[in-house]
Amino acid sequence: MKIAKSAFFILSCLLVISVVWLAPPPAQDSESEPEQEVQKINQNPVEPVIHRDGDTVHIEMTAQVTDVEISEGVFYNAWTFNGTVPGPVLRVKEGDTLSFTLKNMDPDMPHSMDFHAVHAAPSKKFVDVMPDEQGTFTYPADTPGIFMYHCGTSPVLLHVANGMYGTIIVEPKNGYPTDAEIDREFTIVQSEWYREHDEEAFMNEEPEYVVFNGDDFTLKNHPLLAKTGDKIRLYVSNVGPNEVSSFHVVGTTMDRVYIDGNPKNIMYGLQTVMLPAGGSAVVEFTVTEEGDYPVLTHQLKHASKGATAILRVTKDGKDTHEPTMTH
Ligand SMILES: [Cu+2]
Repeated sequence: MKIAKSAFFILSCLLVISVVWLAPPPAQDSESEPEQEVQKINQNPVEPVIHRDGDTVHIEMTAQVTDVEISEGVFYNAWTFNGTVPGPVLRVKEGDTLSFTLKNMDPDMPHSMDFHAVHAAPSKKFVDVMPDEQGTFTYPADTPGIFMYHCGTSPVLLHVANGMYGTIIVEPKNGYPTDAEIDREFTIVQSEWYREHDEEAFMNEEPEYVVFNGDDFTLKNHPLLAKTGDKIRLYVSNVGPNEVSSFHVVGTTMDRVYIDGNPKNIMYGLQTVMLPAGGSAVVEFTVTEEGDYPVLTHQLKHASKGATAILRVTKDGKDTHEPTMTH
């Protein structure tokens, strides 16, 4: 009887253990949730706010994440200033003080502003602004010229390759000696697009697109316009992040080039001007005949990847709306 009782006890225990053993494990979060879809943010562009108060220029810009069209039908979820790539063209005068405010609307990432145009301690005045915060920084713009600005947040390559850059023109106090002769002026920014948000591509691969003013089609579909005999001024910057530009205009020579836009850095009669990554120039030339003039980087693989614009010269400076010359 005793043995039978013990045997029954042991069997019961085994049964309990086996039931526990075979019971399915409690549901876990990782199994019950489908794979997380990364929600892309696409924030509407916010206009910059700029106003002058004597010699002080107040500039408010917004760091934001916005889809931009880099080739027809191809969008890049870009990190931007004010929802465009490049960011807004800023224009101040030599001797102005910039009172600059950066609002950071990006909920996930700090951003900052590095102006090539100013004297300032980067560790104090180009510092990160945290998500949903803002920072105001003051510095003098005491060097005339055309300068790159960009986000300087580490790793800076990511922030520039993802679209955070633009141009600031600091007009010389006494202007350029050629101001009175210039009929039309345009701003061009050369930059590269790599595989979206791919740091490995930014570091080690060729760009997929090299573009003027953010995309490879606008300045072909909507050419820059001029009239026969016009003297043209281009404010040209190359923001990289990785490549140089061999800037060239087909069908003319450059009457004058001001390297980095400083009136003292004058050169005459150039065929191309070399723009390092983070470099600029003011380029002036004359168009003597009607027709389409390709404007490009003479590093031709980059021109083929998008960095070509068309300057259309007509009798009256109006567009003919004919297809532009391919080059
Ligand atoms: Cu940034």
